[in-house]
Amino acid sequence: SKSQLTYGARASSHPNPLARKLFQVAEEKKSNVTVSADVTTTKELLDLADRLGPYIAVIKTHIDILSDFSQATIDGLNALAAKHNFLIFEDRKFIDIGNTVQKQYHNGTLRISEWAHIINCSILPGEGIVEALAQTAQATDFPHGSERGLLILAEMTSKGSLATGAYTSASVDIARKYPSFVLGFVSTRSLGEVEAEVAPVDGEDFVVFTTGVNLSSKGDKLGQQYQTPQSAIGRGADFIISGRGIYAAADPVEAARQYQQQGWEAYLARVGK
Ligand code: BMP
Repeated sequence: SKSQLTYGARASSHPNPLARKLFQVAEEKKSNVTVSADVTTTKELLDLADRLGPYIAVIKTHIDILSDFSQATIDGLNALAAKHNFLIFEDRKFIDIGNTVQKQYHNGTLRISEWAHIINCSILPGEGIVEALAQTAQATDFPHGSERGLLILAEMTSKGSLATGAYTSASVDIARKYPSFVLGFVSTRSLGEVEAEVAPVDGEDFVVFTTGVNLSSKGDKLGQQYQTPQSAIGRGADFIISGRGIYAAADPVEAARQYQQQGWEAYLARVGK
């Protein structure tokens, strides 16, 4: 596993341009925090993005929960991503046949492919979902190809999740077949070591995003299960994702700084610095 290497070292050696960019941003901002900005109006989303922007590497959206989505949402997000040097991850969790996910990625009101650097999918439909998304994101007539990547949702943090065992190892198999598009996983730990059918690719370096990170709670009443930044990073998270731990805190800016500091210290400890 590459998890003992610094983000800087991984930025310079990673074969995927978006992964290089992610690690560069982390290194430059000394942050591995992704804030899950699960608010329901454009004003709240842009306000959070602007206030927390200096402390985060990535903003994760559920763009379909906004009550007032419009072009202004996207223009605002893009401007703040440029201002604060963060990337945008739309947590759409594509899960359908290839022909449908290609349309959901590019079309509709949301036009996700135009603005989201990172998307994710479930492999429940089989390998074809990844093939379809990779093909369309890397088509010669799609202008943003070098700045687009996919995370496979290989595990979930909710109680009783069925994304375990053979499902998780199939996620690793499929990731290995599409190294130029699949950045890595949304998972609770590093997965390069799990027993899988497809052999590791030379120089393989999966990026791990871990959701369900919270400093003050163990879970919620609907089955969410939390771990701390230290625990997540110790298990292999490269980017820690926190929603309510940050945006629902009494002072979200102070919370973001706290997650940034704890996330960075845990990373430094892991790489032995
Ligand atoms: P919170 O930190 O407030 O519990 O939010 C977690 C976020 O991560 C939510 O946006 C949720 O959709 C997402 N998420 C998760 O909690 N567990 C998973 O396994 C995968 C997710 O995307």
